[in-house]
Amino acid sequence: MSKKISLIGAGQIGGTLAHLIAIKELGNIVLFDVAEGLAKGKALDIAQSSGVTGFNVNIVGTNNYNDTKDSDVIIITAGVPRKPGMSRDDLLGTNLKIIKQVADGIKSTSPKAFVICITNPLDVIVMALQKYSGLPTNMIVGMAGILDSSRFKYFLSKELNEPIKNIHSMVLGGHGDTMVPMPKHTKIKNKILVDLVKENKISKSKLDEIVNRTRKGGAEIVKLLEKGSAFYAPAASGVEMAEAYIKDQKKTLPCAAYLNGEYGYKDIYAGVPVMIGKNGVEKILEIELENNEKSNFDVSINAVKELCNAAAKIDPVLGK
Ligand code: TXD
Repeated sequence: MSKKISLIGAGQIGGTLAHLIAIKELGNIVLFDVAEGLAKGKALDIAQSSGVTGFNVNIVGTNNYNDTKDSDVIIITAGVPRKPGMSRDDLLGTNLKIIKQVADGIKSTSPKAFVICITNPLDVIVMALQKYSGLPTNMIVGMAGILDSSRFKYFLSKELNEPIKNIHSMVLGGHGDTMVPMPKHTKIKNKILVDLVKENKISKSKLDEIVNRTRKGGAEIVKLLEKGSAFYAPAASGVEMAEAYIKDQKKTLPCAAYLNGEYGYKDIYAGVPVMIGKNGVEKILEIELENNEKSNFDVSINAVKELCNAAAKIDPVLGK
């Protein structure tokens, strides 16, 4: 039985999600947007590309949540993106209102869906989505770590002239300037990155530069595009999570997941390694963090907590 995948938001990321999911034939697609013409126009355009790429899935556009009823997977990009000079945190007020509307739209129509949230500021928005919707915490997850890890791996692959498929890494913590790239948990052809620094294969200063460029990766693209933010890599990252759920891959991926004591934190969403399979977030993997990694992680979690406090000031329901 084909899966039903609803994409809430048919903008830059939503449209790219729809195209990638169609080409991979992950399921039938409902592209939803308050801008009905945008959803319907992109759905029709992607559908018409099937004559070339040959995919055999249905795709429709709508602005009616009833059309998304009983979705197996929901991927949410509804919200406003950054403009040059804005931080992800500047989007909080506007996108909180939008995510409340989305939560109200999906909680009654698709209570059993696996929900992937992409809207920024990610960690606090996915927390708000879970509180507003009341869906189980293991079935609501945020996409950020896969994107940030992909950026980190890309910069390393260019610096080391190494095919990116030979590089394995994770970026943890909040999806912001305090995110935590993990050189001690990064392997290049099974060699730990910190050992390559010791062997002078890459200098410490160059590695620090790559860590910083990863943290600012989103802002770099926002500045270049002038209007909008990154969408190809975020969409590819969201599809990897959806595929792990749909195919029960039990894949370990860095995602914003609900912590209930793991890493010493409770009742907060943050980027950690999780296993995604048919039951959603099936496990949170607690990797050994050494001193500076743990302190950097704590700084990042505190930044998420501050945003959650700001959100609770906007809507006290979120503070409970
Ligand atoms: O790693 C990550 N998580 C981030 C997330 C990576 C890149 C971008 N990130 C964020 O995703 C970005 O800051 C935004 O908050 C979202 C979506 O970014 P996108 O580039 O797709 O924004 P667009 O192109 O403006 O699309 C947003 C769509 C647009 O078509 C609006 O009409 C629609 O959202 N929208 C709504 N849809 C449904 N319901 C409501 N209420 C609504 N309001 C706006």
